[in-house]
Amino acid sequence: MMPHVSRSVFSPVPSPEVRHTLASGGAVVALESTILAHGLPAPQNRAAADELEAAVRANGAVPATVAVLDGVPRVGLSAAELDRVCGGGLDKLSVRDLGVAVGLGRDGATTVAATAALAAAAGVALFATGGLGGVHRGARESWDVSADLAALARTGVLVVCSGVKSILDVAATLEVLETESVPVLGYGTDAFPGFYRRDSGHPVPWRVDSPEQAAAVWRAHRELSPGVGAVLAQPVAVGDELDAALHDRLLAEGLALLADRGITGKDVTPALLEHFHAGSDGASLRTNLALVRANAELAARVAVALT
Ligand code: PSU
Ligand code: MN
Repeated sequence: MMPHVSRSVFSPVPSPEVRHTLASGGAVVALESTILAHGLPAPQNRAAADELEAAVRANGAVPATVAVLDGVPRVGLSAAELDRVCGGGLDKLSVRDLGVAVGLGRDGATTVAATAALAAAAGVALFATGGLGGVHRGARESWDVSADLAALARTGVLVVCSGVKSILDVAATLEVLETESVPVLGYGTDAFPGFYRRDSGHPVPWRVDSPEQAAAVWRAHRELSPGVGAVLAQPVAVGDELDAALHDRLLAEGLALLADRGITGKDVTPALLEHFHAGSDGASLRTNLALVRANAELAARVAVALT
């Protein structure tokens, strides 16, 4: 923290490296922390945190993992701070929880929605994650629609992800993104990726085939629709895809488990992820890690193309 600079309690604090890189016009990629704290099991989550940051650096950009620690929103974490994020006990913070966490001095990991809000406020317009939240199956009754979608509609960040999980209603999620005027680009694909699987069964409206094309689209979109996000969706590599039959079994079991245990709200996504990891003997974890790493690499290449 810089005591000589006055700032509102709500403005995120960039790490010194992130601050210097932004000031000199360098490439910065934000990374989400809910995936570390609530999406991946320990101890693989701590190794993943380092791997993702290394993947960003290897492609010429500076990583900035986002989280709230002691009530301070941070963009760019030290190794000790990453230890805390991966050490358990953090709250899961969406955008509506940020004020609460700051006001109560809490530690929390940020979802796609909250990461986007804090990254954009710090001047970082690009971030990488695994999967986007979306419209849940049965949302007609449960009203469970991730705040990620509304956040993208009003936050000027490009999110590099592998689409959304088939645990969601993929068609409805794509419809909401269309309604909210958030462009969706397939990276080297005409199919919207389904996270563990390369093809969700739904087409993408647009396709780009290089970081330079993605950067050109993002630059133009920002000018024409300032303050509106965009999605760059990259499928997991062919060799890292989860077996289709295993995937379908885990999905059916996971959905039944939610109903059995009456799991709702922000616990739905972590409970399903845990079921996939526990039920696939590590296969879903390998897929998950491979696709997030690839997204961190691609985000860095787009960030460099933007400088
Ligand atoms: N999808 C994944 N892995 C994740 C998440 C989504 O494949 O870890 C996390 C992200 O942080 C996302 C959040 O923003 O779940 C969405 O949660 P909810 O559905 O409660 O909005
Ligand atoms: Mn939800």
